[in-house]
Amino acid sequence: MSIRPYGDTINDGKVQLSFTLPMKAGAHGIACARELARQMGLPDPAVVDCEPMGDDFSHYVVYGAVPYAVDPDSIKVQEVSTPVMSKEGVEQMIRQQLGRQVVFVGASTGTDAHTVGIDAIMNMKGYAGHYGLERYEGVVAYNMGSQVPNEMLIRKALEVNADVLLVSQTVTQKDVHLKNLVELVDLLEAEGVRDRFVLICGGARISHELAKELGYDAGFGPGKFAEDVASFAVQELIRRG
Ligand code: B12
Repeated sequence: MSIRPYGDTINDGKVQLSFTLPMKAGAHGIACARELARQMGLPDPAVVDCEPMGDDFSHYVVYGAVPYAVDPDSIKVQEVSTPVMSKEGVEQMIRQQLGRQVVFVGASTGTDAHTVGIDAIMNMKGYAGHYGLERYEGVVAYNMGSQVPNEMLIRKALEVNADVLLVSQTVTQKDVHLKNLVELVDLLEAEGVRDRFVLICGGARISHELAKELGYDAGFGPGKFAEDVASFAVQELIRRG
């Protein structure tokens, strides 16, 4: 059965969008915003907010109803299928089934300067109430920070005999994340060490499906925490024996 977005009454198609225009705020800008929304498929859009952003830019919020619908059964998603365990569950599995420490090496690679995502997964204090890998018993976590060249990440991984590589990519302008992520896989393959590591990437625009396409073992986007990553990595290591 098809569904539509919902605002006031079920399936009424109501959506809200926001955007910036390179023109002064005012009646002319509002008319342009309304016309753009019409072209985007909203038949009778209402511009409910218009704010100046400096002299020559303005920001708009538009409310309207889309005529489109989607059949959820026709949309397939690829997700990590291994069960997610608690921190304690992961620690117990490492102790009982691996019987050794698991080494993670992580970085934000290439020119990417965003550190918050990789820190959220790795740092002792974690993120949004979820402790990071540094706090896990049985885990040794090396967080190399940001703007780390792929070659340096590989060197560190070999030096500390890593089990798992964690790569964060936030900036996607001109698909630079794809270039960085693919280059790492190419380098690992060229050195004949791709299979030594569980290779995981993450970031705001990263999905498991994209990660698999690029040659990674798994990918994690927003709303994922250290326990998601650790659960996958540890179960994957056990599976590989
Ligand atoms: C803070 C920030 C910055 C800071 C970064 C400081 C720092 N130390 O990190 C500074 C000011 C340096 C910055 C710079 C830039 N930024 Co910036 N930045 C942001 C901002 C506001 C927040 C990002 C963030 O911290 N999110 C919080 C974390 C927790 O979320 P996350 O990264 O998605 O991480 C989660 C998941 O994705 C996942 N995850 C992330 N990484 C990994 C890795 C692994 C292995 C795993 C398993 C999971 C995982 O787990 C995390 C927790 O759930 C965003 C806008 C926004 N509101 O998101 C823009 C944003 C990311 N920046 C953007 C841009 C364009 C830039 C610049 C290019 C701007 C410029 N023109 O100079 C530069 C790029 C600099 C560079 N060389 O990289 C754009 C990116 C757009 C795009 N499509 O590429 C955004 C979206 C803003 C925007 N709307 O335009 N930025």
